[in-house]
Amino acid sequence: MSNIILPKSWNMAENEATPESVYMDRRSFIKGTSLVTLATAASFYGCSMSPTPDPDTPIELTANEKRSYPAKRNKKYKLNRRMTEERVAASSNNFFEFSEIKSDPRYLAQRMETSPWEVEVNGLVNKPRTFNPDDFYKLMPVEERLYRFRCVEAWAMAVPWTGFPLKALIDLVEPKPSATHIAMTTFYKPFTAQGQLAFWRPWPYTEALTLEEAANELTFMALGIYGRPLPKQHGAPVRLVIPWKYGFKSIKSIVKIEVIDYQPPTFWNTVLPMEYSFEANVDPDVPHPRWPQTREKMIGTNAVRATQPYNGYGEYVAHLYT
Ligand SMILES: Nc1nc2c(c(=O)[nH]1)N[C@H]1C(S)=C(S)[C@@H](COP(=O)(O)O)O[C@H]1N2
Ligand SMILES: [Mo]
Repeated sequence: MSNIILPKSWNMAENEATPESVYMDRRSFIKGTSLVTLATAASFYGCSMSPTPDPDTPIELTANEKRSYPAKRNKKYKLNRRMTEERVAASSNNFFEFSEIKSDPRYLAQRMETSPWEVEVNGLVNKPRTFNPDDFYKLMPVEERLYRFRCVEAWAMAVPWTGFPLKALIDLVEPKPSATHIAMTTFYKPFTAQGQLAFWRPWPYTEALTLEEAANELTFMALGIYGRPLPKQHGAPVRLVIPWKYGFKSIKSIVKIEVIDYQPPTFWNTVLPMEYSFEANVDPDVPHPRWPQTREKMIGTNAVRATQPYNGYGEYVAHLYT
């Protein structure tokens, strides 16, 4: 049985890289997909396709956004590599709610309505509360940080995020002593986000961290990138960024944050647990069945770099795992 896709050469073009999903798709097709259900999904897809807005149309900023950009850069977080070009980062995205092809979310995600938007924060907290993105600009210590970012598919980028440490938000709602984890959820709108018609996947997308990981100074809630609010394909209006873990932990377009006392199921870990661990720390010494993890390719360039443990952030996080 060899339907596992073997890693390709290191000089592969960007668009040759197999997406996070290929293996599961085959298996689940064999398992349970009938032609009738496929045809039904396809016809829904066809009916609801409306023209997508142009991704290059400038976005009208709210008063709070005008005040907040450009945010002051926190000089503590330095890059040891060149910054990825804005256009490159915004044209190659993993956003499976919209498509499994990296060039699609730039266009298809423009159909997502991001205003109004609410983020519910509840669970084991003394002060549950619902926020909108404007509240974050008003209440949170918004700053810019340059972070490296590493996807499990062995590509990497280095980008300037604007946002705030998740810890500031957690502190505001006051977790109860029994809390151990936080769980985050993306929107569920299958008629806008047609990837969610893939009924064999555990939508909506969810991710989770231990409370200790969530409160680490590196764990960041991004509202913007490259000095402006997040384009939709990057996970507008608010997404997580965890620079020492593989990219799939950095959940996009968050609508719910729950403080809980158990390790919850998460999207990719449920789909393929042997490929996507819950912890998912970047680690060149833990091999992956499909992508060599010792090296990474910087998107938009031919640069290949050695992957570092914790993506180079060991000084901040290694103590969490000893
Ligand atoms: N809701 C949601 N969040 C998501 C994903 C997704 O498909 N849906 N993909 C993840 C993966 S695999 C990666 S590598 C990053 C990609 O972020 P970027 O497109 O902004 O570079 O988003 C992560 N967050
Ligand atoms: Mo990823």
